[in-house]
Amino acid sequence: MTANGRRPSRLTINADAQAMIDVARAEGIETVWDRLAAQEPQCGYCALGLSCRNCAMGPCRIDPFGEGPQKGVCGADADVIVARNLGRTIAAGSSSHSDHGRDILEVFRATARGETTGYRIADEAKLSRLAGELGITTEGRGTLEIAEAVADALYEDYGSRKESLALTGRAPEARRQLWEQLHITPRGIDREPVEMLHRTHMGVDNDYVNILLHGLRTSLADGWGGSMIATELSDIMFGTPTPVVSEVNLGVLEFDQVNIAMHGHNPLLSDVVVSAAADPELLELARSHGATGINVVGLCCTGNEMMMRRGVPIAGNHLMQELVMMTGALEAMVVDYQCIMPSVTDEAKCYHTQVISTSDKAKFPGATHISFDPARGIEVARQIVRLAVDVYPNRNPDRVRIPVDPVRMMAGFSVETILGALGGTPKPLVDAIASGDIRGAVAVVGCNNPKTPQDYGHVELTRRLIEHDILVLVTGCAAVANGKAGQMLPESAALAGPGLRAVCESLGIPPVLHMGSCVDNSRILVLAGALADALGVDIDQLPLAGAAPEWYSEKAVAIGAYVVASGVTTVLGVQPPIFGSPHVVELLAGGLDGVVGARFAVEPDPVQAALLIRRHIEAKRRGLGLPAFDVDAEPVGVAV
Ligand code: SF4
Ligand code: MSK
Repeated sequence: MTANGRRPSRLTINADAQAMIDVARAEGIETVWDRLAAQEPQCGYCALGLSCRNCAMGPCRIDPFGEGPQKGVCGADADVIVARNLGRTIAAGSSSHSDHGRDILEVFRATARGETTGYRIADEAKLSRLAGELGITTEGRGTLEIAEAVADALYEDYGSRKESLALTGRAPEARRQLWEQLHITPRGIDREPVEMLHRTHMGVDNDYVNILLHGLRTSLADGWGGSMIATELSDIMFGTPTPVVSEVNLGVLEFDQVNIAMHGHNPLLSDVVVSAAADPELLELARSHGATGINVVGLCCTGNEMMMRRGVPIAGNHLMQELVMMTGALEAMVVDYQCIMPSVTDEAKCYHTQVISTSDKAKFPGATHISFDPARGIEVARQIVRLAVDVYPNRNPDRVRIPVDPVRMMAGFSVETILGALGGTPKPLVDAIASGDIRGAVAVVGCNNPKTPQDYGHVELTRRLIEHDILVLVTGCAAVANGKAGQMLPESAALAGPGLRAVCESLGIPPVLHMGSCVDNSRILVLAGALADALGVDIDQLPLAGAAPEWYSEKAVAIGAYVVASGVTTVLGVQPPIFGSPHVVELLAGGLDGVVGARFAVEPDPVQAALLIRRHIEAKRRGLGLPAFDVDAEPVGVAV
């Protein structure tokens, strides 16, 4: 099986991935691209969102050509079925982020109560600020007492007794009023996805507009709720990121060290594993096995969390999780949850690699399960590192191939860091936007998807935006993609247009700012809110846009929905399963603009997506009375 015989250069733009795909083919190891080819052609009904299996009268499907059935057994039409499917996808994505947030909250509260080992309050100033925001008195109280009160207040946001989530107070007043008018103010982080599951049960909400509006509310409970809590508390426990230079791609693996890849999303375990890897006793054990050290690297968003706060190098993004094992140099892949392909245990069998699962809610047959227990955090971390070290003698040196040298990249751009670099206020950024040195800002976020050449969408779109003086903010796999492409160093300012380049050079920052993991898209919401407040407008009036060129996950759909509901138009590079309902498409890609001031667009070609985004940004500039270009009047030959 060889992905329909397509050349590796058609599957990914990266030399390290291409080399490892060659290895996989030579050794007969199946990868994600082979499995995609085996699935083709994929189900057309499902691709259009027109299939439903919400009850046992079905499964049902609607004929998109109008010749076959136009209603499911219950009478649901295409609009209802497409909207219900999308609503459930948003609920799943929101729940994933928010449950991650709850895990952090639980450990945060246990730490405040002295019930954990290996954790502490690293950023007391941020804790105080958050306490103030939540109306918690800090005077005369110790750090841990304040932390426990903060935890208790945030637990309330997960319940169903509130009218609005605490951190929605960070959104501009006008945006909050709009949410109120539309009845989409998120009330409870758990409540909204549960209500979505209820509404989409057979015979409940049969109005597609009503379902989709609740989809926005559900996503807002993620962006301004579960994800934001995950980010805030991770910063408080592990440190608010500051600029750091690290390295990326498979070249971060070491030939002569015990290599451990931390994969998944939650920083709770990875943080203590990084500490345990520096334990002198374990280092001595590694040396006794012939290794010169213990090298912890990241994958996917756990990798982003570790790079942002600790400068830990990152081996790759989503589509590298299988290929990293084909280096033959990985002793252990330690996973928590989300975006971890079930296939990793199959590939591990072809090598000496141990897959170690750690979350009791994410088990992998074939993996060694070491249950994560925060009360024994550092002890569990040592156990994991010891297991990896003990595997090292099983490595076959003849099969080790680390195909490239690593590329340097800069990370660590929290909102605090960005505003700090600007002198503590968004005003210099507002001034640069007003003068036109920076035309606007775009959040390029989301995953890899084997349906598109890996990283091409992220890298090409980003490059075309920065060269037209648009600041790019990245998270998740999009950040790793841009890092690999060498677009995330201060010297990468040379790739930017003259205005953006001058701003970056004066501040010593890259034109593409790494803001963290998937849950850290909440940082982008906070920054957008601060910019809107500085200008005295709502977010939808700002020259901003979002893009998810290679998204695949339910979480990405939730992110796109809360970004749009917050007023930022978002361009998707992979078609979502909604095209079976022209009404739903018309609402999401058009009508929504008149409701929340933003909409979705779908454009698979990053060159065209860049053009679309630039038109949008210039239109927003015009709306604010700022100097604006006519993008379509540019002379032929100008790269667009
Ligand atoms: Fe079919 Fe309606 Fe049941 Fe869906 S809910 S499976 S459309 S009968
Ligand atoms: S890891 S959700 S593939 S960004 Fe956050 Fe990457 Fe997407 Fe997972």
